[in-house]
Amino acid sequence: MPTDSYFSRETLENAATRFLTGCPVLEIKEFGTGNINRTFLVTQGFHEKKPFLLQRLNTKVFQNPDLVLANICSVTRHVRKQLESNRLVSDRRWEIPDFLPTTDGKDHWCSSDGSFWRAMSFIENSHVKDIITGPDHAREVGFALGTFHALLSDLPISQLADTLPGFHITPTYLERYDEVLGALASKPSSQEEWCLRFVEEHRCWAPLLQNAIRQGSLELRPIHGDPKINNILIDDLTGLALSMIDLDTVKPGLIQFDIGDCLRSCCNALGEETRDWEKVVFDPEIGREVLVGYCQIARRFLTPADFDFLPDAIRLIAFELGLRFFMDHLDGNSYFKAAYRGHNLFRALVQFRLAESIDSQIDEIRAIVDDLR
Ligand code: GN1
Ligand code: MG
Repeated sequence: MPTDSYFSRETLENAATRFLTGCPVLEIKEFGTGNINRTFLVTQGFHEKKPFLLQRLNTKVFQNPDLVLANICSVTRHVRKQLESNRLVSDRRWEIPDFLPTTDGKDHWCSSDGSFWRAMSFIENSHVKDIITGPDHAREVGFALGTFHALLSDLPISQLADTLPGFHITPTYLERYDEVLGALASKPSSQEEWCLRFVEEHRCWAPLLQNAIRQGSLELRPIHGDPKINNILIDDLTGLALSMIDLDTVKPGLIQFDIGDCLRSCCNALGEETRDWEKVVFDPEIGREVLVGYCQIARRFLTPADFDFLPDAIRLIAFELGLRFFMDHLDGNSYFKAAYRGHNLFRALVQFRLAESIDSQIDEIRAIVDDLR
Protein backbone atom coordinates (compact mmCIF):
# COMPACT_ATOMS: atom_id res chain seq x y z
CA MET A 1 0.00 0.00 0.00
CA PRO A 2 1.47 3.41 -0.91
CA THR A 3 2.05 5.94 1.88
CA ASP A 4 -0.57 8.62 2.17
CA SER A 5 1.78 11.50 1.59
CA TYR A 6 2.54 11.28 -2.09
CA PHE A 7 1.12 10.00 -5.36
CA SER A 8 3.16 10.53 -8.50
CA ARG A 9 1.53 12.06 -11.55
CA GLU A 10 2.10 8.74 -13.27
CA THR A 11 0.21 6.79 -10.55
CA LEU A 12 -2.68 9.25 -10.63
CA GLU A 13 -2.84 9.34 -14.41
CA ASN A 14 -2.74 5.57 -14.55
CA ALA A 15 -5.74 5.41 -12.20
CA ALA A 16 -7.61 8.22 -13.96
CA THR A 17 -7.33 6.65 -17.41
CA ARG A 18 -9.22 3.57 -16.15
CA PHE A 19 -12.30 5.79 -16.06
CA LEU A 20 -11.69 7.64 -19.33
CA THR A 21 -12.80 6.79 -22.77
CA GLY A 22 -10.03 7.76 -25.12
CA CYS A 23 -9.53 11.27 -23.76
CA PRO A 24 -6.18 12.53 -22.48
CA VAL A 25 -5.81 13.85 -18.94
CA LEU A 26 -5.09 17.57 -18.81
CA GLU A 27 -4.62 18.13 -15.10
CA ILE A 28 -4.95 16.23 -11.82
CA LYS A 29 -4.94 18.10 -8.55
CA GLU A 30 -5.73 17.24 -4.96
CA PHE A 31 -9.23 18.29 -3.98
CA GLY A 32 -11.13 18.93 -0.74
CA THR A 33 -10.19 18.42 2.89
CA GLY A 34 -11.21 14.83 3.73
CA ASN A 35 -9.49 13.25 6.71
CA ILE A 36 -9.59 9.66 5.46
CA ASN A 37 -9.66 9.22 1.66
CA ARG A 38 -7.60 11.00 -0.99
CA THR A 39 -9.57 12.93 -3.59
CA PHE A 40 -8.36 14.45 -6.88
CA LEU A 41 -10.03 16.61 -9.47
CA VAL A 42 -9.29 15.36 -12.97
CA THR A 43 -9.61 17.75 -15.89
CA GLN A 44 -9.91 16.07 -19.27
CA GLY A 45 -8.16 17.14 -22.43
CA PHE A 46 -11.25 17.62 -24.60
CA HIS A 47 -13.19 20.73 -23.82
CA GLU A 48 -16.60 19.06 -24.01
CA LYS A 49 -15.64 16.40 -21.46
CA LYS A 50 -16.50 17.32 -17.90
CA PRO A 51 -14.03 17.20 -15.02
CA PHE A 52 -14.54 14.38 -12.53
CA LEU A 53 -13.38 13.30 -9.08
CA LEU A 54 -10.95 10.46 -8.67
CA GLN A 55 -10.73 8.96 -5.22
CA ARG A 56 -8.53 6.47 -3.47
CA LEU A 57 -10.62 4.87 -0.75
CA ASN A 58 -8.78 4.25 2.51
CA THR A 59 -9.23 0.51 2.84
CA LYS A 60 -7.64 0.45 6.27
CA VAL A 61 -10.72 2.36 7.46
CA PHE A 62 -13.25 0.99 4.96
CA GLN A 63 -12.22 -2.62 5.08
CA ASN A 64 -15.08 -3.77 2.90
CA PRO A 65 -15.07 -1.27 0.03
CA ASP A 66 -17.48 -3.31 -2.10
CA LEU A 67 -20.12 -2.94 0.59
CA VAL A 68 -19.43 0.78 0.81
CA LEU A 69 -20.16 1.09 -2.91
CA ALA A 70 -23.21 -1.18 -2.60
CA ASN A 71 -24.64 1.03 0.17
CA ILE A 72 -24.10 4.16 -1.90
CA CYS A 73 -25.85 2.50 -4.85
CA SER A 74 -28.84 1.50 -2.70
CA VAL A 75 -29.11 5.04 -1.37
CA THR A 76 -28.71 6.87 -4.66
CA ARG A 77 -31.12 4.51 -6.45
CA HIS A 78 -33.73 5.05 -3.73
CA VAL A 79 -33.25 8.83 -3.73
CA ARG A 80 -33.59 8.99 -7.53
CA LYS A 81 -36.85 7.07 -7.36
CA GLN A 82 -38.12 9.34 -4.59
CA LEU A 83 -37.26 12.44 -6.56
CA GLU A 84 -39.34 11.22 -9.49
CA SER A 85 -42.40 10.58 -7.36
CA ASN A 86 -42.46 13.23 -4.66
CA ARG A 87 -42.14 16.97 -4.61
CA LEU A 88 -39.84 17.44 -1.62
CA VAL A 89 -37.23 19.41 -3.53
CA SER A 90 -39.07 19.98 -6.80
CA ASP A 91 -38.61 23.75 -6.49
CA ARG A 92 -34.81 23.72 -6.50
CA ARG A 93 -31.79 22.12 -8.11
CA TRP A 94 -31.02 18.87 -6.25
CA GLU A 95 -28.23 16.59 -7.42
CA ILE A 96 -26.88 13.20 -6.53
CA PRO A 97 -23.24 12.32 -7.11
CA ASP A 98 -22.86 9.60 -9.75
CA PHE A 99 -20.20 6.91 -9.98
CA LEU A 100 -18.35 6.68 -13.26
CA PRO A 101 -17.71 3.17 -14.58
CA THR A 102 -14.27 1.99 -15.56
CA THR A 103 -13.64 1.39 -19.25
CA ASP A 104 -14.47 -2.27 -18.66
CA GLY A 105 -17.75 -1.48 -16.91
CA LYS A 106 -16.77 -1.92 -13.24
CA ASP A 107 -17.46 0.52 -10.41
CA HIS A 108 -13.84 0.69 -9.23
CA TRP A 109 -10.30 -0.20 -10.18
CA CYS A 110 -7.73 -1.92 -7.96
CA SER A 111 -4.10 -1.18 -8.75
CA SER A 112 -1.39 -3.79 -8.35
CA ASP A 113 -0.43 -2.42 -4.90
CA GLY A 114 -4.02 -2.98 -3.69
CA SER A 115 -5.20 0.65 -3.86
CA PHE A 116 -8.95 0.94 -4.42
CA TRP A 117 -9.80 3.70 -6.92
CA ARG A 118 -13.19 4.99 -7.95
CA ALA A 119 -14.48 8.00 -9.84
CA MET A 120 -17.45 10.29 -9.35
CA SER A 121 -19.16 13.03 -11.24
CA PHE A 122 -18.12 16.52 -10.20
CA ILE A 123 -21.12 18.71 -9.48
CA GLU A 124 -20.34 21.99 -11.19
CA ASN A 125 -21.30 25.55 -10.23
CA SER A 126 -21.40 24.66 -6.58
CA HIS A 127 -19.14 25.07 -3.57
CA VAL A 128 -18.74 24.05 0.07
CA LYS A 129 -17.70 26.13 3.05
CA ASP A 130 -15.85 25.08 6.20
CA ILE A 131 -17.53 27.75 8.28
CA ILE A 132 -21.11 29.03 8.32
CA THR A 133 -21.36 32.38 6.59
CA GLY A 134 -24.67 33.49 8.12
CA PRO A 135 -28.19 32.41 9.10
CA ASP A 136 -29.26 31.68 5.50
CA HIS A 137 -26.34 29.33 4.98
CA ALA A 138 -27.07 27.63 8.33
CA ARG A 139 -30.72 27.04 7.35
CA GLU A 140 -29.64 25.64 3.99
CA VAL A 141 -27.26 23.18 5.63
CA GLY A 142 -30.06 22.03 7.94
CA PHE A 143 -32.46 21.82 5.01
CA ALA A 144 -30.02 19.61 3.10
CA LEU A 145 -29.69 17.16 5.97
CA GLY A 146 -33.47 17.16 6.50
CA THR A 147 -33.96 16.47 2.80
CA PHE A 148 -31.47 13.64 2.88
CA HIS A 149 -33.21 12.03 5.87
CA ALA A 150 -36.67 12.61 4.40
CA LEU A 151 -35.73 11.06 1.05
CA LEU A 152 -34.35 8.00 2.83
CA SER A 153 -36.93 7.73 5.59
CA ASP A 154 -38.69 4.81 3.87
CA LEU A 155 -35.58 2.90 2.79
CA PRO A 156 -35.55 -0.28 4.94
CA ILE A 157 -32.30 -0.42 6.91
CA SER A 158 -32.05 -4.10 6.01
CA GLN A 159 -30.91 -2.85 2.60
CA LEU A 160 -27.85 -1.15 4.09
CA ALA A 161 -24.77 -2.97 5.34
CA ASP A 162 -22.88 -1.90 8.43
CA THR A 163 -19.71 -0.89 6.64
CA LEU A 164 -17.99 0.53 9.72
CA PRO A 165 -18.71 -1.62 12.77
CA GLY A 166 -18.40 0.46 15.93
CA PHE A 167 -18.83 3.79 14.08
CA HIS A 168 -20.53 6.28 16.44
CA ILE A 169 -20.73 3.69 19.22
CA THR A 170 -19.21 5.93 21.88
CA PRO A 171 -18.74 3.25 24.57
CA THR A 172 -16.74 1.14 22.10
CA TYR A 173 -14.44 4.10 21.38
CA LEU A 174 -13.98 4.52 25.13
CA GLU A 175 -13.01 0.88 25.51
CA ARG A 176 -10.38 1.24 22.78
CA TYR A 177 -9.21 4.50 24.33
CA ASP A 178 -8.67 2.75 27.66
CA GLU A 179 -6.57 0.12 25.90
CA VAL A 180 -4.46 2.78 24.19
CA LEU A 181 -4.00 4.59 27.52
CA GLY A 182 -2.95 1.34 29.16
CA ALA A 183 -0.13 0.98 26.64
CA LEU A 184 1.05 4.59 26.87
CA ALA A 185 4.71 4.91 27.85
CA SER A 186 5.55 8.64 27.66
CA LYS A 187 4.64 11.34 30.13
CA PRO A 188 1.68 13.42 28.87
CA SER A 189 2.16 17.07 27.86
CA SER A 190 0.02 19.73 29.54
CA GLN A 191 -2.45 19.72 26.63
CA GLU A 192 -2.65 15.94 26.73
CA GLU A 193 -3.25 16.18 30.48
CA TRP A 194 -6.15 18.53 29.78
CA CYS A 195 -7.68 16.01 27.37
CA LEU A 196 -7.11 13.07 29.74
CA ARG A 197 -8.88 14.96 32.49
CA PHE A 198 -11.72 15.98 30.18
CA VAL A 199 -12.38 12.40 29.15
CA GLU A 200 -12.30 11.19 32.75
CA GLU A 201 -14.72 13.86 33.90
CA HIS A 202 -17.19 13.24 31.09
CA ARG A 203 -17.03 9.57 30.28
CA CYS A 204 -20.47 9.19 31.87
CA TRP A 205 -21.88 10.83 28.71
CA ALA A 206 -20.82 7.92 26.53
CA PRO A 207 -23.66 5.35 26.83
CA LEU A 208 -26.55 7.78 26.27
CA LEU A 209 -27.54 6.85 22.72
CA GLN A 210 -26.72 3.16 22.96
CA ASN A 211 -28.94 2.96 26.04
CA ALA A 212 -31.71 4.72 24.13
CA ILE A 213 -31.49 2.11 21.37
CA ARG A 214 -31.43 -0.75 23.87
CA GLN A 215 -34.45 0.63 25.72
CA GLY A 216 -36.36 1.08 22.48
CA SER A 217 -36.62 4.88 22.79
CA LEU A 218 -34.80 5.51 19.50
CA GLU A 219 -34.66 3.40 16.38
CA LEU A 220 -32.11 2.94 13.65
CA ARG A 221 -32.71 4.61 10.31
CA PRO A 222 -30.62 5.23 7.22
CA ILE A 223 -28.13 7.97 8.07
CA HIS A 224 -25.45 9.89 6.21
CA GLY A 225 -22.84 9.29 8.91
CA ASP A 226 -20.70 12.36 8.17
CA PRO A 227 -22.98 15.36 7.50
CA LYS A 228 -20.47 18.02 8.46
CA ILE A 229 -20.79 21.47 6.98
CA ASN A 230 -18.37 20.85 4.11
CA ASN A 231 -20.29 17.83 2.87
CA ILE A 232 -23.20 20.04 1.84
CA LEU A 233 -22.96 21.60 -1.60
CA ILE A 234 -24.29 25.11 -2.12
CA ASP A 235 -25.39 26.41 -5.51
CA ASP A 236 -23.02 29.21 -6.64
CA LEU A 237 -25.89 31.07 -8.24
CA THR A 238 -28.73 30.83 -5.74
CA GLY A 239 -26.94 30.10 -2.44
CA LEU A 240 -29.34 27.18 -1.92
CA ALA A 241 -28.15 23.75 -0.83
CA LEU A 242 -28.20 21.31 -3.73
CA SER A 243 -26.58 18.07 -2.62
CA MET A 244 -25.17 16.01 0.23
CA ILE A 245 -21.88 14.50 -0.81
CA ASP A 246 -19.43 11.97 0.68
CA LEU A 247 -21.79 9.03 1.05
CA ASP A 248 -19.19 6.52 2.25
CA THR A 249 -20.60 6.38 5.74
CA VAL A 250 -24.28 5.85 4.85
CA LYS A 251 -25.47 3.02 7.02
CA PRO A 252 -28.12 2.22 9.62
CA GLY A 253 -27.76 4.57 12.58
CA LEU A 254 -29.48 7.22 14.65
CA ILE A 255 -30.48 10.51 13.08
CA GLN A 256 -29.18 12.02 16.34
CA PHE A 257 -25.64 11.11 15.22
CA ASP A 258 -26.21 13.06 12.02
CA ILE A 259 -27.91 16.07 13.55
CA GLY A 260 -25.31 16.21 16.32
CA ASP A 261 -22.47 15.97 13.82
CA CYS A 262 -23.98 18.66 11.62
CA LEU A 263 -24.44 21.03 14.54
CA ARG A 264 -21.03 20.47 16.09
CA SER A 265 -19.47 21.36 12.75
CA CYS A 266 -21.73 24.34 11.95
CA CYS A 267 -21.85 26.05 15.34
CA ASN A 268 -18.10 26.42 15.76
CA ALA A 269 -17.17 29.68 14.02
CA LEU A 270 -13.43 28.91 14.28
CA GLY A 271 -13.85 25.61 12.42
CA GLU A 272 -12.59 22.20 13.45
CA GLU A 273 -9.05 22.85 12.17
CA THR A 274 -8.28 25.89 14.32
CA ARG A 275 -5.30 25.83 16.67
CA ASP A 276 -6.94 28.50 18.78
CA TRP A 277 -8.80 25.81 20.67
CA GLU A 278 -9.21 27.80 23.89
CA LYS A 279 -11.37 30.33 22.01
CA VAL A 280 -13.75 27.70 20.60
CA VAL A 281 -17.41 28.20 21.55
CA PHE A 282 -20.67 26.67 20.41
CA ASP A 283 -23.04 29.24 18.90
CA PRO A 284 -26.60 28.19 19.78
CA GLU A 285 -28.15 30.79 17.46
CA ILE A 286 -26.50 29.18 14.44
CA GLY A 287 -27.73 25.89 15.87
CA ARG A 288 -31.27 27.25 15.92
CA GLU A 289 -31.04 28.19 12.23
CA VAL A 290 -29.68 24.77 11.24
CA LEU A 291 -32.49 23.09 13.17
CA VAL A 292 -35.12 25.38 11.67
CA GLY A 293 -33.92 24.39 8.19
CA TYR A 294 -33.82 20.73 9.19
CA CYS A 295 -37.30 20.72 10.73
CA GLN A 296 -38.77 22.56 7.76
CA ILE A 297 -38.57 19.27 5.90
CA ALA A 298 -37.97 16.61 8.56
CA ARG A 299 -40.50 17.48 11.24
CA ARG A 300 -43.05 15.11 9.70
CA PHE A 301 -41.06 12.02 10.65
CA LEU A 302 -39.55 13.12 13.96
CA THR A 303 -40.90 11.52 17.13
CA PRO A 304 -41.06 13.27 20.53
CA ALA A 305 -38.14 11.07 21.66
CA ASP A 306 -36.10 12.26 18.66
CA PHE A 307 -36.38 15.79 20.03
CA ASP A 308 -35.79 14.69 23.65
CA PHE A 309 -32.36 13.24 22.87
CA LEU A 310 -31.12 16.02 20.58
CA PRO A 311 -29.40 18.43 22.99
CA ASP A 312 -27.43 15.67 24.72
CA ALA A 313 -26.64 14.05 21.37
CA ILE A 314 -25.06 17.26 20.05
CA ARG A 315 -22.79 17.37 23.10
CA LEU A 316 -22.07 13.66 22.85
CA ILE A 317 -20.99 13.75 19.19
CA ALA A 318 -18.52 16.58 19.89
CA PHE A 319 -17.16 14.58 22.84
CA GLU A 320 -16.99 11.40 20.76
CA LEU A 321 -15.13 13.05 17.89
CA GLY A 322 -12.71 14.61 20.38
CA LEU A 323 -12.14 11.18 21.86
CA ARG A 324 -11.53 9.68 18.40
CA PHE A 325 -8.99 12.39 17.51
CA PHE A 326 -7.27 12.14 20.90
CA MET A 327 -7.06 8.37 20.75
CA ASP A 328 -5.56 8.59 17.26
CA HIS A 329 -3.03 11.16 18.48
CA LEU A 330 -1.97 8.86 21.32
CA ASP A 331 -1.91 5.90 18.98
CA GLY A 332 0.38 7.30 16.26
CA ASN A 333 -2.14 9.01 13.91
CA SER A 334 -2.99 5.89 12.00
CA TYR A 335 -6.65 6.76 11.28
CA PHE A 336 -7.02 10.50 10.58
CA LYS A 337 -4.55 12.13 8.18
CA ALA A 338 -2.31 14.50 10.11
CA ALA A 339 -0.58 17.39 8.37
CA TYR A 340 1.67 18.40 11.25
CA ARG A 341 2.91 17.09 14.60
CA GLY A 342 0.13 17.36 17.15
CA HIS A 343 -2.58 17.90 14.50
CA ASN A 344 -4.94 15.30 15.97
CA LEU A 345 -4.26 16.62 19.48
CA PHE A 346 -5.39 20.10 18.39
CA ARG A 347 -8.44 18.62 16.68
CA ALA A 348 -9.27 16.79 19.92
CA LEU A 349 -8.85 19.93 22.01
CA VAL A 350 -11.22 21.78 19.67
CA GLN A 351 -13.95 19.15 19.98
CA PHE A 352 -13.56 18.80 23.75
CA ARG A 353 -13.70 22.56 24.15
CA LEU A 354 -16.83 22.58 21.97
CA ALA A 355 -18.43 19.84 24.10
CA GLU A 356 -17.64 21.89 27.20
CA SER A 357 -19.27 24.95 25.63
CA ILE A 358 -22.35 22.94 24.62
CA ASP A 359 -22.56 21.61 28.17
CA SER A 360 -22.47 25.10 29.65
CA GLN A 361 -25.37 26.17 27.36
CA ILE A 362 -27.37 22.97 27.47
CA ASP A 363 -30.50 24.59 28.95
CA GLU A 364 -30.55 27.21 26.20
CA ILE A 365 -30.08 24.49 23.55
CA ARG A 366 -32.90 22.50 25.15
CA ALA A 367 -35.15 25.57 24.95
CA ILE A 368 -34.31 26.00 21.24
CA VAL A 369 -35.16 22.35 20.55
CA ASP A 370 -38.40 22.65 22.55
CA ASP A 371 -39.40 25.72 20.49
CA LEU A 372 -39.15 23.60 17.35
CA ARG A 373 -41.26 20.64 18.45
C1 GN1 B 1 -13.75 11.92 8.86
O1 GN1 B 1 -12.75 11.93 5.97
P1 GN1 B 1 -13.83 12.84 6.36
O2 GN1 B 1 -13.27 14.18 6.64
O3 GN1 B 1 -14.95 12.86 5.36
C2 GN1 B 1 -14.52 10.87 9.66
C3 GN1 B 1 -15.76 11.48 10.30
C4 GN1 B 1 -15.39 12.69 11.14
C5 GN1 B 1 -14.64 13.69 10.26
C6 GN1 B 1 -14.21 14.90 11.07
C7 GN1 B 1 -15.04 7.45 8.17
O4 GN1 B 1 -14.49 12.28 7.74
O5 GN1 B 1 -16.39 10.52 11.13
O6 GN1 B 1 -16.53 13.28 11.70
O7 GN1 B 1 -13.48 13.07 9.68
N1 GN1 B 1 -14.89 9.76 8.79
C8 GN1 B 1 -14.68 8.48 9.15
O8 GN1 B 1 -13.81 15.91 10.21
O9 GN1 B 1 -14.19 8.16 10.22
MG1 MG C 1 -16.46 11.44 5.15
